[in-house]
Amino acid sequence: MKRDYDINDLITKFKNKDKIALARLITIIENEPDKAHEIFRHLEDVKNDSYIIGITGSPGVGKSTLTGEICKKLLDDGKRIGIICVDPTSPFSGGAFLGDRVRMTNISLHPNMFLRSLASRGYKGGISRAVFDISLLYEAFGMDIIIIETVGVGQAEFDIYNLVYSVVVVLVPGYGDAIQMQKAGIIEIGDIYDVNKKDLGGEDIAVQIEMMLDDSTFQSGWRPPVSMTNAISGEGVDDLVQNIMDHKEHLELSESINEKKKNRFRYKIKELVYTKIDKIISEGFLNENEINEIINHALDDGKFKIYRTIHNKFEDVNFEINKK
Ligand SMILES: Nc1nc2c(ncn2[C@@H]2O[C@H](COP(=O)(O)OP(=O)(O)OP(=O)(O)O)[C@@H](O)[C@H]2O)c(=O)[nH]1
Ligand SMILES: [Mg+2]
Repeated sequence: MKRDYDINDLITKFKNKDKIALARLITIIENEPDKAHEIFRHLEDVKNDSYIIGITGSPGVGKSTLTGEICKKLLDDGKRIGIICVDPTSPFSGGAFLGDRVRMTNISLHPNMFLRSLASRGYKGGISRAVFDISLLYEAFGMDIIIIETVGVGQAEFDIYNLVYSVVVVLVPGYGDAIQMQKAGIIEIGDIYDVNKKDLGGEDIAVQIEMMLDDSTFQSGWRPPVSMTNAISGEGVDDLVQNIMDHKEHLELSESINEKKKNRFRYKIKELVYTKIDKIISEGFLNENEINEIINHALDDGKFKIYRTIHNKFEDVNFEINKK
């Protein structure tokens, strides 16, 4: 059930740094993508830029625990932080964050930090749309840093790399080292590599990553660094944070940060266009009922005719477009 709300009132509270208003606006944007433009219209005068970090890796490698540790360091530096957690299999609220629930409660109550979990399955309007819009809200709220945690599998996850400035790929010692690295062309997406759970070993995989990096060329002039951490004790997290800040500085000095920022919007515009076209096509030319009809015919008449039916449909679409 949708709750009534008054956008003007929420925006006023939001601008006064009211976290409840932030939470409500996120919910509105999540449930009603079409409301985003209305909300952002009220925020056009906001100037703040946040630095956006992506943390990715296989399930259970310690992304949330690490995010918590990174967060602690940045909070100590007086930074304001917004976290978006996509598809948490062990959500922060489950106690994995920071290793235990008590510390997690401490940090999530910190006035300078805000956390939101999203489930991408069955997501209205696409998960990267929501991630983009929520990150804009975080920027407007005055966050210095935004951290997006995603499990590194699937196209939807892959898309999220287009939305961040620094991608941290987290790996762990032990199981299927080579497989971990091959997954999602992992060596191409990382700006920073971290081997977590160093208390369980990890030298081997760190060496393997270094070797793979040695065989690669980096047009950007940035050679990804490799750190080793124990996210539970916090060991090595300083190095990791330093690497992230070094990458930020590299992007800023080489001005490629502007390219990254443009890329975020390029990605966003394309997504809006595709969503719109998808809507036009599915409503105007080929709706769910028609698709079902074609499928039923295919089962009755044979599956090869389906190509002719679809082809004819496309001809109709071309005709309509040409007419315009
Ligand atoms: N031994 C050891 N365990 C760790 C370390 N970091 C995290 N863990 C543990 O690994 C488990 C998974 O940690 P999470 O932080 O939830 O991992 P995640 O990558 O966020 O997991 P998902 O979000 O479910 O993909 C928890 O039991 C953590 O306590 C570490 O450095 N060493
Ligand atoms: Mg997690």
